[in-house]
Amino acid sequence: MKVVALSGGVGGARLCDGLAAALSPEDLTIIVNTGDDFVHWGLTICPDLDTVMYTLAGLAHPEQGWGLAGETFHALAMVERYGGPAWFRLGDRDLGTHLMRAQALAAGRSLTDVTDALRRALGVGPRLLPMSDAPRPTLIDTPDSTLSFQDWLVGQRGAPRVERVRFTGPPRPAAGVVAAIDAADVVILPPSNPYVSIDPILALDGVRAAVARRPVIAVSPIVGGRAVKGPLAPMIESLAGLPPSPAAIAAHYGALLTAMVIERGDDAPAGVATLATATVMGDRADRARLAREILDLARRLP
Ligand code: FO1
Repeated sequence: MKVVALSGGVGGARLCDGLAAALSPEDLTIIVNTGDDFVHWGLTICPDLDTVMYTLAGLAHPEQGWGLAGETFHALAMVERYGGPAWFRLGDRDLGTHLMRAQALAAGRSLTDVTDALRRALGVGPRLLPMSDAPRPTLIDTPDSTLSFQDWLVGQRGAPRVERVRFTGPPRPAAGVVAAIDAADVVILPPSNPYVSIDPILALDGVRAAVARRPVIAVSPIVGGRAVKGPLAPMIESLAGLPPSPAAIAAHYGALLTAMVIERGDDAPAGVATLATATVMGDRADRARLAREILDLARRLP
């Protein structure tokens, strides 16, 4: 079964880790959000690409989900001594990734090629595709100002109310993105933030239409009325005017959805085929179990 997963954030990476355990590498392609990317310390930082890559390589910080396990921050401390920006915590090992990516991009290689070389070097089997090879930064309109994504999420801890999420730059999907979706037997939308992790991918030319031609299974990122991680719950209230629930997620994805996976005990959204199970992923075994349940559901779809 050929599977494509769209992913951003820690929840997305963790389910993709489960899918990678349940599938042969050639049967899984992960299309990753790059709307969170930004230039910091003169380096192009790609948080969602690195979070997926580190998670599938088994190198990610286990609790945080982003960055590397066993990390040190000596370079950060030195930057801080010089009065440089220390609000975005880049670790010493993590810097190795940013240095290699920056060097390759400066040599004119595409983000797709760089990502492929890095994930192969770390022994990650499934293909990781950046959603675009061109910068496509997500901007957050708040009551007082428009913030770049990391300024909002990390700099301001996601606190300012989100009035609008905007995507800037050319809406050009990377080569291979639409073709991967067209070749998929199922598209999985993991428990990522729909507004800032999945919508940036769907908003690219031809992507939403391609996804709409495939069976789509989404995993609710809202469990028991709350987000498992991050500022999604207040975003649902401010952007959709709805209480956080699987129904609000289903309403957001609309006609794209073939089925939804929700936490046992939560209310199933009306009009959507639903599987209720344990969706909060603890260890890697949990991730693989949830992934296998989703693939079984995919095989049963009409
Ligand atoms: N998130 C934070 O809340 N604080 C940080 O200092 C931080 C640093 C960081 C460094 C590298 C990286 O790949 C991710 C990092 N993140 C940090 C997470 C990142 O902001 C988010 O994971 C994504 O942008 C959205 O999921």
